[in-house]
Amino acid sequence: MFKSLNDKDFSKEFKEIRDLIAKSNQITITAHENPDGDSIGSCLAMRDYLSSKGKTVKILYYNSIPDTFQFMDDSYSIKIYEESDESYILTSDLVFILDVNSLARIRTVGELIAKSSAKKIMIDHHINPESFCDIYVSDHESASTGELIAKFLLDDKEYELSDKAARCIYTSILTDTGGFRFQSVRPSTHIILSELIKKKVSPNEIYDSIYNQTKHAVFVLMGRAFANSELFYDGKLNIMRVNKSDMLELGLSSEDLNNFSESTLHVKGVLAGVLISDVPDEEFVKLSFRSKLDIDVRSIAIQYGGGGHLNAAGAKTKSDDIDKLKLEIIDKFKSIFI
Ligand SMILES: [Mn+2]
Repeated sequence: MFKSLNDKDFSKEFKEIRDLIAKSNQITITAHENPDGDSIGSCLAMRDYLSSKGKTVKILYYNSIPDTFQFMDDSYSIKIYEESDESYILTSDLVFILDVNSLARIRTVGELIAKSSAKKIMIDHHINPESFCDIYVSDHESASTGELIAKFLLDDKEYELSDKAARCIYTSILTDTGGFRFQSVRPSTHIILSELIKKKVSPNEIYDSIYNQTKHAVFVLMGRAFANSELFYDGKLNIMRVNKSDMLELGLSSEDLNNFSESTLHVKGVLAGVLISDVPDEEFVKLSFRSKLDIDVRSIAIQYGGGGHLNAAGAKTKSDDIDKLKLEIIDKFKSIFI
């Protein structure tokens, strides 16, 4: 199905994984801390597959999944690791490490995986995997881990993709491609999607479950932040501010600000955006940077002790004068825009 597309060929690894599964009974699946749509979808789809083969499977995470993604786990099969799970991991025959390529990012579960004599399989799309596994399905050109899981499941001619697995993988791809918008989307992404929506997958319901869930108070806060947005450097830089007094009035905390900063780029002509949030529940001011093309906002975030990616970065800084901080940030864009 994917042979002509120049995607990395994992048929050898897929066969080896199936052989290992056949020899195993007790299986652990895990993914990175602070699980997202891709990691949760990948783990649940893999669990569904392994259960269909009659295996005993546990999905163990370091911390809980966001409410937004609970719809995928309707049977509550994802568990937050507790000490009583230690022996399960240590005595597992097989461990799947999905959507993550370093043990440190799996935290406590990762420490136990390192000690376990289980065979370890990594399926992931991050660059530079650590070497602690027996089999690697690692492709940093894949837009999501879910796509790699889909390729593995579709490669097994004795397995019929379930509606549930299809919904989970669809969610993986949707979320890790920002709604099929990112550069990482390839022809195979859409071939996989076409296989998924042959099953009972409702794109509009999944979209609605994830993206149309904004709290009204957050919506009001967004309105205020939009209203005070200011453009600099001939409209190339957009700065938005969230005030502590507004957040207190609306009863919101820093975790309500997720995905807020993305909006700075919606304005025509804007190439970089900054959201300065004076949040009431932390003693820091949160800075979120977004950019287009090759504009490197990571280097600015680093100057405030933060980090991230070229086009999306963040930092936390102390400031008792936000106006001054704003002017300082504007100045840091001088070398980019002048
Ligand atoms: Mn991912």
